Amino acid sequence: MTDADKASYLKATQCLLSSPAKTKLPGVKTRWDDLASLHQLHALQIHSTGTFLPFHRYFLHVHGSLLKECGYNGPLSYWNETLDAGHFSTSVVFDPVLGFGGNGKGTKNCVADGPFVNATVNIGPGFTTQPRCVNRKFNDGLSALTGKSYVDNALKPTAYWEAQDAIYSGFHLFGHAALAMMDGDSITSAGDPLFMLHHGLVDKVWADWQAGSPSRLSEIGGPNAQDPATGFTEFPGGIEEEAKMWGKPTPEMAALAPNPQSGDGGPTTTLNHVLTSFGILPDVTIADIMDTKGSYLCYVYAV
Ligand SMILES: [Cu+2]
Repeated sequence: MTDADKASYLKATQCLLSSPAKTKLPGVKTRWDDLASLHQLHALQIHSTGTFLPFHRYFLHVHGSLLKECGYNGPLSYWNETLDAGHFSTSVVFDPVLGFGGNGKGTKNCVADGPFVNATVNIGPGFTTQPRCVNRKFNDGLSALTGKSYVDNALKPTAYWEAQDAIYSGFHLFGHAALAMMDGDSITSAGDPLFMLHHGLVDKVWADWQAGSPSRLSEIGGPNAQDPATGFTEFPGGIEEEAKMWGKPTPEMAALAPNPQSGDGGPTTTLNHVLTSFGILPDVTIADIMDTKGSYLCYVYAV
């Protein structure tokens, strides 16, 4: 990105963090909260599932459309973490002027410099809606696990479900662990603007994997939600263990969460699966967003 685009991107993000919410989702106060809430309400459907990669691709697209509301019209971006693996804290990404600000400080790990130093996010932790600073706690040792060999590992599988798992359980989770965005909370880590750069890399690696064979642009599968009945969950130990960490959706949130089988008609993720942003943008199907170069999304990742 040019320096002018970086400055404009960060300014638009600050604008979203201080503009009023437009959805009526639980607990939202700002336009940025609308985005964080969208992730929170989907959280039990989009991690370690067949919808992980498609939902987060759609989520990045929704993020891009919100940035446009605040005047940013440049490209979206991703963080090539392989360049900084093992020493995340020294990355140019954390520049206090043209970057995201650095590590958190103090008992709440609030970011101490950069454009988000005074920002408040009202979604989370877990399934609560409480005001928090943008917070992070770097672990440079763990960041080594986003190195090139880890990204390469994610490109090796030939079947979609194995590729998804290699991305999800590999550099994606390690990156989250190394950054601990928003208390390391998998339900609402999207409250930190840095989330978008980390998931930009996730999306790029999926696109790179898709480019490995023409048939991969239509390959999808896997379960479309975590399932308490089968014990299928993001974390070892089952959904009850996970609930001890992050709580459970409130009844209001549970009622708003989309039917995880919407469009699929069964427990397996298909190309007909409906992705929703609760009206921020029109719903799409996974088929619509499989190809980043397709008519709906229309983007490529520069190397
Ligand atoms: Cu997520």
